[in-house]
Amino acid sequence: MAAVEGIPCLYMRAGTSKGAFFLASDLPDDPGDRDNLLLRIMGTPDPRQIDGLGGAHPLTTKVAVISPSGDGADVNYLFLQLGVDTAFVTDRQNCGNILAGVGPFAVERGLVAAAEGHTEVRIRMVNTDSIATARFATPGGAVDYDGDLRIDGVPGTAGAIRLNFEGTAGSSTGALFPTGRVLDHVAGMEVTCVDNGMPSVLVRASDLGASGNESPADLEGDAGLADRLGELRLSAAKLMGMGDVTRDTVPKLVLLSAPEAGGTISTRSFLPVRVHTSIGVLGALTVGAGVLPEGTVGHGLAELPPPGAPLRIEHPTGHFDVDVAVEPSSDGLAVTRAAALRTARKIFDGYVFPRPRL
Ligand code: NQM
Repeated sequence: MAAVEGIPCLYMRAGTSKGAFFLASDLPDDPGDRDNLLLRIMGTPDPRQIDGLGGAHPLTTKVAVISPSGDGADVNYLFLQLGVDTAFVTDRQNCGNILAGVGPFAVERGLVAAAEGHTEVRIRMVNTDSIATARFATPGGAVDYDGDLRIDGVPGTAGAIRLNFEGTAGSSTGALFPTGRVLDHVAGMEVTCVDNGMPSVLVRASDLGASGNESPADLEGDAGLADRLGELRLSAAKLMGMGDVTRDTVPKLVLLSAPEAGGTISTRSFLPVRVHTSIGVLGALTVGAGVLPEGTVGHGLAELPPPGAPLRIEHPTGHFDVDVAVEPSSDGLAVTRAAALRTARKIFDGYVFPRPRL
């Protein structure tokens, strides 16, 4: 039998997620061949992913594929979400946590030359055809992953990576409020359907008989809740123009409740089956944009800070501060600011050896 070849791979913790980063030129061009290879690298399908890199959770079964851009950006970033116990690979959603590793990866691989002090990398996010600019420390021309920024959901501290977004509003569905309304009635419940980079359905936890402060494990263990949320998600997605999303990971569902720890709003995000242990970056920017306008399902629950101050999105392991502003525009409401701070860390750089067959 032919020897299985290793593939150059940089494995990183990025934000509160973890994933395998590849140069596009190191992967097969054919998407089917590429996806088959990635499943074998991650050890999918298997709930424990014992024979691959995956960490037995969707948040640790993520892939970034990076290539030079030229298209008004330095690099192109294609995000791929893989299943854990089911063999699927989808490019239908973006990931702002994994995005935190893209700038450092571009420098590590020589796609972008490091500047003295700090480097800015302009990233085209292929999944949603929008732009993010990452700024991080590169003293002496090398990425410095160390620093004193603490992000909830990750132990210790690391170097800050500032992410500034452009064009997130409606980037998957065509509009910030894809149904044309800030409030809809779906499956007997009031919801806000919103897309500021991550198409999401916001619903009050109390309308589902939940407090909104349950642990991810408790929410995942509630079969009745899962059924109601499943029905709600499929119906809301149709209203959002997303069609049949039975096999997709978007839209996400987010339970909202009043903040408990001095923040703006409390959240529990469904991925859409497992529950996020914190919250996605684009997910948090989307919740922010989805509670700011009057009339949205979360507006009355939120404790909004003064204009210009960050929104503090509470989640199961703490909070995440995001800078987001929504203002009236000629065609309704527009997002005029979207930014956040994350950290990332290089865990290993080497060759990964895929299982020979699925
Ligand atoms: O919303 C998980 C994550 C994400 C997405 C998911 C993310 C984002 O936290 O930008 O980062 O929603 O599946 O990695």
